[in-house]
Amino acid sequence: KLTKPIVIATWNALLAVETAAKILQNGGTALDAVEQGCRVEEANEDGQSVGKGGLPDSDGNVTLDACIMDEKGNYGAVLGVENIMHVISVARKVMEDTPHAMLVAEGAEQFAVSKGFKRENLLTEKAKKAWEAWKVKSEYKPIINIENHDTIGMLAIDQNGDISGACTTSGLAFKMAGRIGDSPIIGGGLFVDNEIGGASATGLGEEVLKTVGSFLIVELMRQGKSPQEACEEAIGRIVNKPGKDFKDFQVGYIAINKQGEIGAFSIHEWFNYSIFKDGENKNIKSDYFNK
Ligand code: SD4
Repeated sequence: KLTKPIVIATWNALLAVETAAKILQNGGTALDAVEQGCRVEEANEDGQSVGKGGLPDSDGNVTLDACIMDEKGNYGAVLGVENIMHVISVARKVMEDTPHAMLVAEGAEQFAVSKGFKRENLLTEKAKKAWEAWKVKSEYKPIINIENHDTIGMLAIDQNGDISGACTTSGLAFKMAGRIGDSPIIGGGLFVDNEIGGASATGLGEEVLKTVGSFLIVELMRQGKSPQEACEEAIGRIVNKPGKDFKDFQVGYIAINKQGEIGAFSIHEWFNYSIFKDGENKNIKSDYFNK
């Protein structure tokens, strides 16, 4: 019996979801679907927090982070990579073609080039102008929802009922050089267990990392929570820390379980996700904590 394919992705990533959905409808794997879906956003120059057109770090360099997990629990990641647009595909190559799980910076870039990826300048004129304007004051402050619009975390179930996930970002705008967020870290920005489900995160990566958010959500689902309940509890772990002042940052989670139920929750309003289910693509506003 074939499963009905489902795709879910952070933010307004309808084109990415559509691309992934087509692959699944044609009998493709969840792994191919999430990789190809993420590539759409990486190539979209308007997206300011992923791939080409992403806002640079404080030195003006665009550095990308990505990871991918397949239905067998395999994981591959690249961190702090410059000059290569499709880092999600490089992460997949790390997973499939090396004995390792993570490659960082120049080593990752060299590996990508050795696999036939082309080097290119990822800093667009628009992103350069934004960085030059920021440099005047050089003040780093994570701002709710402003920079956090298009990091893409994507989860999919294919017709075999197998689950895979992918996550790709340029990280926080004007981050310190060398800073890595949650997105490429297993259990942080992404976690998939094919027996249970998957989860992915967006927003202020430091807070996701400190609570091992995506792993937490999958483990809560394993204990019987619905994807929605699990996302809400993971947000709770952040906002309920003693004295935590969460008014200036956002975190959003998406999750899916093996039964095809989905969940999404964020700290603040305006987090949204894109979904393909029952043959339809939709963008949906997430429920949130701070009402
Ligand atoms: C990070 N979680 O690097 C990412 C940023 C993000 O949309 O989600 N931006 O912390």
